[in-house]
Amino acid sequence: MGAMTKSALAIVRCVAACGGGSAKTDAAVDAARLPGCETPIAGTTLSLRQVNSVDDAAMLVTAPSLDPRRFVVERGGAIRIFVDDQLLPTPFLDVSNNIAAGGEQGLLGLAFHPQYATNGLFFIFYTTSNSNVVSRCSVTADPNVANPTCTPVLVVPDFAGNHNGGMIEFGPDGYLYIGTGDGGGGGDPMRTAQNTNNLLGKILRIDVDTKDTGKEYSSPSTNPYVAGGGAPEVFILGLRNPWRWSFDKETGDLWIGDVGQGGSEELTVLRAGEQVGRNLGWSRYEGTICCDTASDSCRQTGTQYPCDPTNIVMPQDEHLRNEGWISIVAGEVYRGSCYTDMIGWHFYTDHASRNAGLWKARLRSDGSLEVVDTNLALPDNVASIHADARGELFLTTTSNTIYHIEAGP
Ligand SMILES: [Ca+2]
Ligand SMILES: [Ca+2]
Repeated sequence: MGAMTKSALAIVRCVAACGGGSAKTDAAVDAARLPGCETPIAGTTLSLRQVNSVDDAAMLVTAPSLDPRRFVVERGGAIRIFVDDQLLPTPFLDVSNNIAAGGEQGLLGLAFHPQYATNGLFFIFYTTSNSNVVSRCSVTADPNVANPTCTPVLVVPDFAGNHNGGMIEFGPDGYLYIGTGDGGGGGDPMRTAQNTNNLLGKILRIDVDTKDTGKEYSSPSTNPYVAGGGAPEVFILGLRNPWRWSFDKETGDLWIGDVGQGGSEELTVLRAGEQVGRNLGWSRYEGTICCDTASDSCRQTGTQYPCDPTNIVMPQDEHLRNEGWISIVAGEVYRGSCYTDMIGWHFYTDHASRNAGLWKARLRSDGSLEVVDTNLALPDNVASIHADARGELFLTTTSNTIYHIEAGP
């Protein structure tokens, strides 16, 4: 690491104060385990502090509720644990023998059950050579070691190595949300995204606490196609590759970054209560571009979808290829307590992060977005921006590095 800035030094104290305590995870966990920062820092000058690196592409940082450890997903199939910025030598879990990894494939997602402290359950998303898999895993008596065998819960057949989605999160309703890509290739060749019977090109929603006959989950009765018209797991449709998305942990708003074809990188916010059954457009539209008239490969051979925006939710923020964006990486709304002027802003970028830099956005009351280029330079190859249990934001890269986003005067 290079020289630390003044604000970086301040946050070292802050994180130490916030961290406290041991890393144990059991029923004794309570809110007192993760106090807010003793000396919150005001200011809008952002900085990055590299906290560490892992041995493989760092896809995501997350943590169980009220747990001070940070769990890092490696694309090759391991989940690593940091305790007070120190990487534990033994992986929490290693599923590298069960997955296909590299490029857009690999171990891509991790979500801890909301009652992880008492039931020890967590869920992972990974790719195989011909499917996208969500599996249920569990911790052992050692809180830093998981059982090596997980149980597949949902297997979505896939036909190409790209566009696999990969993000999973529990929503404020306690259901597990799962992002899937359109399958891959270019131009939605199998036209999965608008097909309500196909699980590709969607955000799915399942209840992992109850099981329908023959399944490891049930579909909530409030999903849009439970009574017919599509697959019961479908929650949101019309996505190309929702690589990263997240819920605002305070409002329940859903922030979705959908990676575009060759025209538009899309950021869409669906407010709480306005999410079920929404159609984000692909592959009738790429962003606000109708594919029937587009010059890039979102235009398909054969019969086109009509240019009809009825019932399609258009993105509130778009970035074009000629701005240097290639694959949007939606992040998360900051709800931590260390940096008071970051609170309520969603931080996001692009996989071509050196070109894009760090951006922030927040909703206006009319549903539009206030968008700000923070002018903070980023390292190449960002894979995610996601919060730990304290609400602090960590930026990961496929170059294996992990950074804490910080702010100061
Ligand atoms: Ca695929
Ligand atoms: Ca769209």
